[in-house]
Amino acid sequence: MNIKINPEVKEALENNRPVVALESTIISHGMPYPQNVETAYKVEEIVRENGGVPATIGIIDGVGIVGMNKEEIEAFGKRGPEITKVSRRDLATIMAEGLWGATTVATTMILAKLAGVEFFVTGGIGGVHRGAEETFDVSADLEELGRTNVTVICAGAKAILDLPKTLEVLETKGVPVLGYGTNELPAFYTRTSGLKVDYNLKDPETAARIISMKRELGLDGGVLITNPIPEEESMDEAEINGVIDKAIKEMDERGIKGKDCTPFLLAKVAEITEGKSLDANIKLVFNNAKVGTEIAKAYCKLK
Ligand code: PSU
Ligand code: MN
Repeated sequence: MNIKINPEVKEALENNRPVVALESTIISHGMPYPQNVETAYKVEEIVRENGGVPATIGIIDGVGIVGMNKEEIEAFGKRGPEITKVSRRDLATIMAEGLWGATTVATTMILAKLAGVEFFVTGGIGGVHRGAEETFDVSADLEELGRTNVTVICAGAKAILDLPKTLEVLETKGVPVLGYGTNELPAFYTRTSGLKVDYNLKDPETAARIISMKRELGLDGGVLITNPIPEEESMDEAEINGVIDKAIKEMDERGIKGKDCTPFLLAKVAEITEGKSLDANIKLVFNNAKVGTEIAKAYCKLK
């Protein structure tokens, strides 16, 4: 297969040790250089400190890399948006043509699954975009969560999306949306959204039991664990929503569409908040890395 698994990752998988996948679109398209590289390194460190093995995933010269080295991560950060953002529809083309690709939640799940990695930590997932009734812009991440057996740990979905519609699609696709210590769906920069998750997880062991039961029942598809941003890092709800509205307005005025929407909005929000949103984004990924590794560990114990 067109995949290269890092020897350390391979060994961990063979010995039932916790492996945590990490995506590369967040590096190349989600954050500016050099914060993107610093964050990617630090996230790997947090996974290790908590007893896991990190596997940052991306495509280099057409080969799916599961467990990048430092130089590779640096290259994804430095080259940034010059590297194609690869969703499910792009994967075969990029691989067949021997190109580089930054993997989104959807394609990181696909490559993780092929490598046998069951857990994947990120910041936020894609979802139903506001105005989707006109544009039909629904992230392929939701489709992937509906079909691929990987658990994704995130901080919910951003208010750049239509959160109620996103939850409806996840329900239709049979994806459990679990809150980590919360009844409410976190909204990425903030801890609350006014929307309910399916179940409040009290500890990593409960997450492991639910995932394990889903597999036992043959219910294919992902599990989404939503972990709220730490209180002290969270942003003011009214402020961030105002900023997001402004960013969406500018996006529409400039005619930005499709796969360019999410990267544009992330960068615009960071610009308007003078980096405050970027800082929150970084901190919540760190927090997810810790929780995701704990859950991966609990799952290994159960097996
Ligand atoms: N949300 C973030 N940061 C990101 C993304 C989402 O907070 O970097 C990226 C992820 O890779 C996700 C992708 O899979 O954007 C979704 O893009 P789209 O909406 O075009 O499907
Ligand atoms: Mn889209």
